[in-house]
Amino acid sequence: YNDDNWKFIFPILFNFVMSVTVYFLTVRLIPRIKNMFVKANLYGIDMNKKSGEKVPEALGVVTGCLFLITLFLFIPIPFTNYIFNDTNFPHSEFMEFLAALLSICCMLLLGFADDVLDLRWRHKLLLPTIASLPLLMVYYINFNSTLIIVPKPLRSWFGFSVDLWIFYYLYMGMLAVFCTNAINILAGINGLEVGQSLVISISILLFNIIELSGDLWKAHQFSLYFMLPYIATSLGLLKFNWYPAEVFVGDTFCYLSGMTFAVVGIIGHFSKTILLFFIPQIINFLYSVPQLFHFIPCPRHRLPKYNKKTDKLQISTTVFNKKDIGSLGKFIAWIFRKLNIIEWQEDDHGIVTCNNFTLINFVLIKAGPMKEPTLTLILLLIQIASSSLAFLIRYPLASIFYEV
Ligand code: P6L
Ligand code: UD1
Ligand code: MG
Repeated sequence: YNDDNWKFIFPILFNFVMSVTVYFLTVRLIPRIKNMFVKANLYGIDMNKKSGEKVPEALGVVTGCLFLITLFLFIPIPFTNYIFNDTNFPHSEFMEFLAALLSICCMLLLGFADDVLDLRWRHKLLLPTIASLPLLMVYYINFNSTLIIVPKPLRSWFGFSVDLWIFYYLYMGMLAVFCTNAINILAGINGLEVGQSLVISISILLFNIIELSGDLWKAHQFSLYFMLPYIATSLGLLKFNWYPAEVFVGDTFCYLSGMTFAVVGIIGHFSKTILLFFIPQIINFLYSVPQLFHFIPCPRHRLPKYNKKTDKLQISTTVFNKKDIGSLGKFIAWIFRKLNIIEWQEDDHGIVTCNNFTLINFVLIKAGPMKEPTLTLILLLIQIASSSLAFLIRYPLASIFYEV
């Protein structure tokens, strides 16, 4: 084989071997360490089980640390050639690597703080924005491309490309906020947080592998370095978080995942494509908006309700007086009822019982009560179907709108 090919494949192979190793480490470490979490008062009660025992929470901090350690140990590998030959060290690439790690590391800390301290909503929006600043700075220094190519049908109005300028940075900052929180609010049943993150990361991995043969292969190689150990550690975590869950992943894991995806999207220069892998999260977010912004009352937990007799999950509801919601809330409720996407019951006194607006409840409305693992599986299948759609949009469909 040829020498250049080897230089290209060697770091990926090395990373792959490290990832396989860290998977086995994760699987061994979690059962040993999980009781320490209960002792430190980091536990939650599984609301969809009869037993009501304490389940260690925030185990995402374990996989997050293992993920970071793997990458720390990996840092020199892509640069060995330059180190030994002492020429043309690619400082900009190195800087991207460090900034990416810094942002992920920050987010791990913030996520853990959230699990320990139960942060308010405004912090959940502010903190990811701040954690993405080093990243945006590096993007500015190294790349600073804020052009987007206009789809063919719109070119007579906008021209070939539009420079979004500062708005592109705004978009990238918001991407970090969206990715972190969108995963966190599509949650509440065993295995869902890790499961969806795994589907997203495997989709990114496939996209990177496809694009390795393209011009921007370096950026996609960079993304691969992050995705492989991420998938390995998350797979290890899923083993323990799958029904019946022995551990909970916590907000730590959701933040870590979202930030990792935003980081590879931004530094790998595919920050638009990455949103295509978030279709279920986008739908869940849009559906949740009325409750997130309190147009409709939002309880602390919106996860499905457990029925002890049948051992099945059913929709969870929010109960309120119709007089207490504003005109915007009434209007949204009217639209949602016309669209037939909510279950709404009203008694003579104007007391309304209505499902919580989550994708999980939506599936339960359409398919009826079911066992917890079945529900997780259905939601993961939706995630997989959406990823297939994403590839369809990205490749065959994009070639209609762009010359690729
Ligand atoms: C870098 C490169 O691949 O092009 C990007 C590719 C490439 O196109 O950029 O990600 P990049 O890759 O950096 C653009 O520049 C696509 O991925 C896109 C700019 C404008 C895109 C306009 C619409 C995006 C839709 C996102 C997309 C190809 C566009 C195909 C035609 C549009 C079809 C739309 C159907 C949408 C959607 C259906 C989606 C259903 C979603 C349901 C939501 C309720 C995201 C949705 C956002 C909603 C808020 C490195 O090698
Ligand atoms: C988000 C959701 C909330 C949902 C919660 C469940 C919004 C705005 N917030 O809140 O509606 O109820 O996630 O994760 O949509 N739990 C289980 N089984 C599981 C996972 C979690 O019972 O499989 C329970 C446990 O009691 C656990 C708790 O949820 O302790 C964790 O909730 P937390 O992550 O703190 O909730 P938020 O992310 O704030
Ligand atoms: Mg959470």
